[in-house]
Parts: sequence; C-alpha cells; structure tokens
Amino acid sequence: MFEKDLGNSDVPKTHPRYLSLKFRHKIIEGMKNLVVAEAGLIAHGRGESFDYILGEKTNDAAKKAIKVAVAALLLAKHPVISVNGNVAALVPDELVKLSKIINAPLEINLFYRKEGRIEAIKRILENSGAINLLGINDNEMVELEGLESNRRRVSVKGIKKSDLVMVPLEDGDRTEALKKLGKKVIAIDLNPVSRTSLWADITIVDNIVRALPEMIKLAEEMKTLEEKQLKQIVKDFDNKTNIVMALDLIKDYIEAQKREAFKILKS
Ligand code: PTJ
Repeated sequence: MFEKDLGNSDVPKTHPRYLSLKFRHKIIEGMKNLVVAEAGLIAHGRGESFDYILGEKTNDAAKKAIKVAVAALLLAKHPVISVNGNVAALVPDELVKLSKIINAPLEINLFYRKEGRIEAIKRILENSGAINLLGINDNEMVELEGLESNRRRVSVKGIKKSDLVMVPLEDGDRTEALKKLGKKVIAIDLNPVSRTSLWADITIVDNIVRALPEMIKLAEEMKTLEEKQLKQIVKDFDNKTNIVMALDLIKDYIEAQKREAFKILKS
C-alpha cells in the first residue's frame, strides 16, 4: 500500500500523483549518488510542467513520432542512443532493452562534468544489463566540431561515426551541431518548442518514462517489417506538422482546464 522507496515520505500507491512522485524521487536519489547533475532537478521540473499541460499521457502526435523514430532506428546503419544523467536515473532498464532490440549502442554523454558521474551512470546501466557502453573510455573520445560544451566529447565508435542519434532531454546546442554535421536526430523532449525539438528530424513530445516503453513495444513488432515499409513510414512523416499538433494539444488542454477550473470556482 505504501511505497517505502519514495525517500522519507511514505506515499500511498493510491495517491493521485503517485507516478509523478515516484519519478521525482528517482531523480533526487540519482542526484545523491552522482548520476543526476544538480541542474537535472531543474530540468526535470521544467519537464513536469510541460507534461502537466500535455495531460500527462502519450498524445497522438507523440505516438506517431514514436513509430517513425522506431522505423528510422531500424533503418539506420549506425544508430546511437545518447544517455545523460536524468535519463539514466529514470529509465535505465528501458534504455538497455531498447538498445538491444534495435542494436544501437548506448553512449554516455554529459553536459555537466563532475568527477564520479560517468562511473555512477556506468554502474546504473550495467546493473540494468548494459554491455559495451560507449563514452567511458578516454582513448576513444574525439571532439565534435561546432560545439563548445562538454557534450562535444564523443566516442569514435558511437556518435562520431553515427548516421542517427537519439537524444533524450538534450540541450539545443548539440542538436544543432549534430544536424550541421549531417546526422539525423531523434529528440524526446516535453517542450515542443525547445531548440532541440525544432532542430530534430523526429521530435517525440512525450515524457521519456512513457515514450521508451512504447518504443520497445513497437520495436519488437516492427523489426520484422521490410525495409521498403520502414522507409515509407519515415517518408510519410512531417515533423513540423507533428510539432504543431503537440502545440494545439497544449492549447486545447489549457482551454479544457480553464473550463473545469471555473466550474470549481463558481461552486
Ligand atoms: O546529465 P547531464 O549533465 O548531461 O545534464 C542533463 C540535463 C537534462 C540537466 C541537461 O541536458 C539540461 O540542462 O537540459 P535542459 O537544457 O534543461 O533541457 C532538458 C529538456 O528536457 C527540457 O526541454 C525539458 O522540458 C525536457 N524534459 C525534462 N524532463 C523530461 C523532459 N523531456 C522528456 N521527458 C522528461 N522526463
């Protein structure tokens, strides 16, 4: 009935915000053991606000983008999944599972460098079954052109040689740099108008905690599709239209909430 692992507060599973609290505590725990950067808490809070105004569920635009993203990952020659602290804390098992199904390595790539973080993230991913993690061996690292942040350091076996990079919860600079280097980019970002969302080829406007399980399910189903069918799925997609759909959803959700709120205020 009560979930003891939610820090010091016992939160009953029946609590209306149970899931949101569960993931909040994963982020807090992650920060305590160096997986998550301090700024990761703020990034998570920003994500929560967008999730709230998207109705906290996977919307139709996101479902469409998820399907296209899976098709693109299955088609890519060298797909890579970039992993930062927040993602590792929230969905380590799912990252490893997806990486294995679509045969795309996980590459740890951090914005905030702090001693011990790479090791902490490596530990959490290996506990979830990851093998051959990239981004942990200094000898393999090179610098991406056109990028000044720590994220410029990438693995020659991973992001450097990739044709497609999936970047969940990313900052805009690297997405822009990756695009300028000719890579295809899949973003998972709750903010439909972040620079990452706008620069990406395929933008999944959804919470990573819902998007990844959905991607795993679809990847299992779609891996038997023929190349021609996968290509058609990618070809039929228009990212701009999809972002507009996500924005319209926010607008409609807020309108509906406004009506509901005024009913309560009146009574
Ligand atoms: O671990 P590091 O050092 O690589 O740092 C990771 C963070 C996330 C701290 C860093 O990349 C950062 O500061 O990111 P930003 O610029 O705050 O962008 C994060 C984006 O992810 C924002 O647009 C948020 O709305 C979005 N976001 C936050 N939580 C989620 C999310 N999107 C999907 N799912 C979430 N759970």
